[in-house]
Formats: sequence, structure tokens, C-alpha cells
Amino acid sequence: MEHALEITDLNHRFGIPEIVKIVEGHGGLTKVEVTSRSAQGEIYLHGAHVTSWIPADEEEVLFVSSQSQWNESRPIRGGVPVCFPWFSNKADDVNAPMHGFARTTAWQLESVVQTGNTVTVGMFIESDDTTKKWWPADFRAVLRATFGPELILELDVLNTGKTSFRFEEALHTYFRVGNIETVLVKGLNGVDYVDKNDDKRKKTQDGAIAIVSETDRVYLNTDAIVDLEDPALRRQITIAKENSMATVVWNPWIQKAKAMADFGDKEWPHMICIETCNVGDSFVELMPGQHHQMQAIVRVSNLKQTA
Ligand code: TA6
Repeated sequence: MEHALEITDLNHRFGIPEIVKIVEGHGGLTKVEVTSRSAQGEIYLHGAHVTSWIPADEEEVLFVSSQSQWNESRPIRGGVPVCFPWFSNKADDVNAPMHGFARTTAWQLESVVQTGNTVTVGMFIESDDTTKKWWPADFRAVLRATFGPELILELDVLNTGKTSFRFEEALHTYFRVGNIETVLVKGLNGVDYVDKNDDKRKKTQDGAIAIVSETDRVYLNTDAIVDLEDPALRRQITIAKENSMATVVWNPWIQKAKAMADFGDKEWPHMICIETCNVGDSFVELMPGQHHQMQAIVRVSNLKQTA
């Protein structure tokens, strides 16, 4: 009953008739549904996790695994996991959750703003005893998702404490593709990367990225716009960014897909992660009272058929 009251209260405070509705999503998790003339979208309060973006006249852009778990102790598999305040394993604590605690935290709805045909949903978390079990910093983080002809994701971190702190962050976006084996990722030519499938050797990207095996690469010192060409779905997804100096490209391929319980064995051909981030040497340092706002700006266009 309490959950139903919570949803009723949230709709009263944030709902917009015919445009924005707060509902019970998978696993009973609370979800904000956006349906405007320019796009449809979904974002869960669990992890401030965007799980769908469908621009008008387009198909679903994001991938969500059919095997995803939907409970508060696990991150949703797919969509846009928010990785914060560290990426991958926590260097000084093997027991710390992978990719930080933000994606398994209950965020609070802060704002819903309709501007013309776009809708921006804002959610926040603040440091408390639970976060300080893992990370001592005093912070407030806001995730703003703008659903419109573009998907704009912003992670805005504020240092609310009296001392500076460093953090890593990633918008770990899972894009839906028709066939990973015919996809090309362009825009990172000449950029150095760490190849996590080859003992973290540092290499330099030569031309476009084709995915022919498990791929897990951290591209360094780059603010480049990336074009994801998907001939099977005859579309190109362009990922631009602000205040992000690293980009991760990941596909689990066959064996890793089988090893993930919350990922279908046959799903690897239909997704690729292109992640807007600040990780490793691109960490962010905030002085007291300072903000950092990282943005990913995603748009879809028709893929010009090559002769
Ligand atoms: O961003 C790529 C990566 O770090 C891969 O190494 C893989 O672990 C992926 O993230 C998924 O991580 P997760 O904790 O969500 O299973």
C-alpha cells in the first residue's frame, strides 16, 4: 500500500497529464514514463537508470537485457547505468560494488520540466551513512535526462563538504544494434586506448573500430564525437559529449555473454556500450562548493547506404 501511496504522491507532484507518468515498472521498481510528441522515454528511480529512449519516427535506441534482474540489490542490465564515484573495481576495496554505488542506490525525483516537445527528468542522491561506508566524501549528485529529438544525459556532481575529493564517473550506455558484426565505430582514429582484453596494453586506434571478438577498451584523453554506424538497422547513432575525457567501447562477445547471469547468451550481437566517462587519469577533482557536469548528447540519423 505504501508504494502505491508513494506513486500517487509522485504523480501529484511531478506528473504531467498525457506527457509524464510515474508508474510501477519491472520488479515493482518505480519508473518515470515520458511520452511527448518528439520522443518516448523511461527512467527508474533505482540508479537513476534510463532504460528507454525512442525518438519520434525511430525504433528503440537503447538495449536492455531480457535477463536483467529488477531489484534494489542489482544494477539493471542495459540502458544507461550511472557509474559513480568509481569505475570498474574500487582500487582500495575488493568488496566494494563494481562501478560504484550510484547504480544500486534509490535516487529521489527532484524535477520534471517540459520545454516544448522535450521533457527533462532530474533525480538526486546525497552522501549519507550508507555512502560513507564506501566513500567518505560529502556530495550531492544530480542525473538529468532530457528526452526529445536528442537524448541528453547530464551527471552533475557537487562537493558539499569542506575538503576536496576525486571521483570517476561513467554514463555506461548500452546501444541497441542490428548486428554487432557489421557495426563500425568511427571518430576515435589515432586515439590511444587501454586494451582490457590484452593485459591492459596501451595501443593506438587505427581507423574505425570493427567488433570481431570480446572488446573492452578505454580510449584516453579524448573528447571526440563518436559515430556508431549500424547497417543492419540502417541507422547511425552519434554520441557527442561535454566535460568527458575518456570513452569506453565494450561488447562481451560469446563467452563473456554466457558468463553473465543477467545477460542472454544470444544477446551479444545486438548491443554495444559506448560510454561517456572520466576514468583513470581522467578522474575529476572537486574543491569544496565546486560542481562538475558531464554530458552525453545522443542523436539518431539514417545511415547513408554506401554503394
Ligand atoms: O565498461 C566495460 C566494463 O567495465 C566491462 O569490463 C564489463 O565488466 C562491463 O563494464 C559491465 O560491468 P558490470 O559490472 O555492469 O557487469
